Amino acid sequence: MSTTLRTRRSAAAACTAAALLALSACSSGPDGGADPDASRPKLTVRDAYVPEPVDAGMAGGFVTVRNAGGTADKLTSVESSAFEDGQLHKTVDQQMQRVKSLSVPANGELRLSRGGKHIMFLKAERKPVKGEKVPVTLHFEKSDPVKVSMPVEATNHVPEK
Ligand SMILES: [Cu+2]
Repeated sequence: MSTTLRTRRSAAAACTAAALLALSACSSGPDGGADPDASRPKLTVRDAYVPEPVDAGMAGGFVTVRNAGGTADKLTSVESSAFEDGQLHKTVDQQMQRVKSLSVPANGELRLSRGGKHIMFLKAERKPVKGEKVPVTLHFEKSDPVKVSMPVEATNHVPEK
């Protein structure tokens, strides 16, 4: 009795699995091709800020770039009308090193942080002050440039998780 019941149940389970397979096969489109957008990076930006610097010489810039796409991208350069230069840095043994790019993994994120990877702005026209916004353009290897208005926060600001 109980054996019969179990057999029926597994038969039902197999049926459901077959139905699900058929369904997912249908959802890939009438021609069976994959969605062409699925293979592109899809970037969004959050938690951007510039801690108020001690002088106009240099300022850090922080942002998190999320990639919801299936292809990795790279942050290749930054520019801001408020600064003469913008560089990409990483920190190794508490020493900053300039790098050519910072990778944004597929289905992942690039998180800039104090003591880690960061943007280094050099030579401000004048020192940015808390409450102001710094206009920044992020350039990527594959994706279109992303404009972000980075708020100037307190020197010791850390974004909430
Ligand atoms: Cu730096």
